[in-house]
Amino acid sequence: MSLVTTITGISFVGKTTLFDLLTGQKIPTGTFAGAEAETNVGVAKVPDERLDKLVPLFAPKKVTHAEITYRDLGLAKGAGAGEGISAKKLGDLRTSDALLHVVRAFRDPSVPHPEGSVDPERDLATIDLELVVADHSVAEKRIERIEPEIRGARAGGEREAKERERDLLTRCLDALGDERPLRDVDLEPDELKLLRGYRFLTLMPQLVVVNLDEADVAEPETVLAPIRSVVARHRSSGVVHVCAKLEAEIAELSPDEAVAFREEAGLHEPALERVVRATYDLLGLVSFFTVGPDECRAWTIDKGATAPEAAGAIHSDLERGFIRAEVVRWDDLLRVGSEAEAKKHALVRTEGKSWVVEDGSVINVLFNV
Ligand SMILES: Nc1nc2c(ncn2[C@@H]2O[C@H](COP(=O)(O)OP(=O)(O)O)[C@@H](O)[C@H]2O)c(=O)[nH]1
Ligand SMILES: [Mg+2]
Repeated sequence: MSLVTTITGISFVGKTTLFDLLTGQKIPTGTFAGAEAETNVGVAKVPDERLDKLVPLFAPKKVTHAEITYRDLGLAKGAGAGEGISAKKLGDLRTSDALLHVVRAFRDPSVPHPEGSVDPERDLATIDLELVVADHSVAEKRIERIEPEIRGARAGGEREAKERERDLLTRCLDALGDERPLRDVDLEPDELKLLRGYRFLTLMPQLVVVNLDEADVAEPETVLAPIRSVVARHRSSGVVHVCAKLEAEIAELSPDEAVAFREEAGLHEPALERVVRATYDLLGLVSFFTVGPDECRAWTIDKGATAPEAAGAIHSDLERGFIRAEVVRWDDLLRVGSEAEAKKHALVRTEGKSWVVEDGSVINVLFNV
C-alpha cells in the first residue's frame, strides 16, 4: 500500500518546515509569494528499527523501507481566513489517505501570525470549518443532480438505490450543516463504501500536528492537553507534537550530536518517527517483513488483514495462488540469527488463509499460479 498524506493548516504554522523535515527536501520556508504556491510532493522512508536490525543477518543487495508520500499544499494567503481553499488544492486534498493538520503553538514574535495571535484551537477550527464547507457543497450538488435521476429512473431496484443514496447524502448534509465532520456520522459499511467515491475531506482520518514552542518541548502536555480534549470529541482523529524548527536544526547535525542534542532538548525521538507512528496508529496499519539475500523489505497493510491479503500487497499472483505462509516473529529471527536456526528451534509456524497477520512478522509466502 502506498500512503498519501497531505499537510494542511493556515499560513506560517510550519507546514513547509515539517514537510522538509519528513521528506529530507529543502523547500524554502517562511516565504510567501502572496499567490498560491505549487504543491510540494516528497517521499518519506518509514523508519523501522526492526528491519534495520534484520538486515545484517542477510546482507541483502537491497533494503526497502515502507514509504509515505507527503504533500505540502502551499495554500494561498486567504485560505484558512474565511476565503476558502482553491479548487485545485481541494483536488489535491481529495486524493489523500489522511490529512496532517498542522497548528501553531510556537510563539516566536519574529514570525507573523495571520490572525494576530497564537491560538492553535482557533486555527484548527478555522481549517476544519473550510473542509466542512467544501464537503457541504459536494453533498448539496450531488443531491441536486440526483433528484431528476430519481424521477427518470424505472421503479424498482434502480430507483431505490438512488433514493437510498439521496437519503444518505441528506443525512451527511445535515451533519455538515451542524458543522460536524462526516467521520463522526454513524455509517454502515455499505454506506461508507458508497461515500468513499465522493472523496469527502471530513471523512478522512486527520492527525493534528501541534508545532510546539522550543520552550515547551520538555513539558509538552500543558500545551497539548486542551488540544487533545478538542480532538478527542471526533472519531478517526489523533494528536502528535513536533518542534519543527528545532528538529530541522537537529537534522543538520551529525548522527551522534543529533542524539545528544535531542535528549537534551527533551525530544526523545526524531519527528519523522513520532509522526509516522501516530499515522500508523490512526490509520490502523501494521508492518510485516520479507527477507532474503536479494532484498529485505517492510510492507504496510491494514491491521486485521489476513495472510493472503498480505501476500497480495507483495504481488497479486501471491494472493491468487496463496497456499500457506511460513511465519516467524522478527525478534525470534534476530535472536537465533538465521531462518535455518529458527526452524530448528520450532520458531517458524505455518499459517493458512485465515491467519491474521501480526505486526512485525517475517513472512515467506508459498504459492502456486
Ligand atoms: N520558532 C519557531 N519557528 C518556526 C517553527 N516552525 C516554523 N517556524 C518558522 O515559521 C515560518 C513559517 O514556516 P513555514 O514552514 O514556511 O510555514 P507554512 O506557511 O505553514 O508552510 C518560518 O520562518 C519558520 O522558520 C517552530 O517550531 N518554531
Ligand atoms: Mg509553506
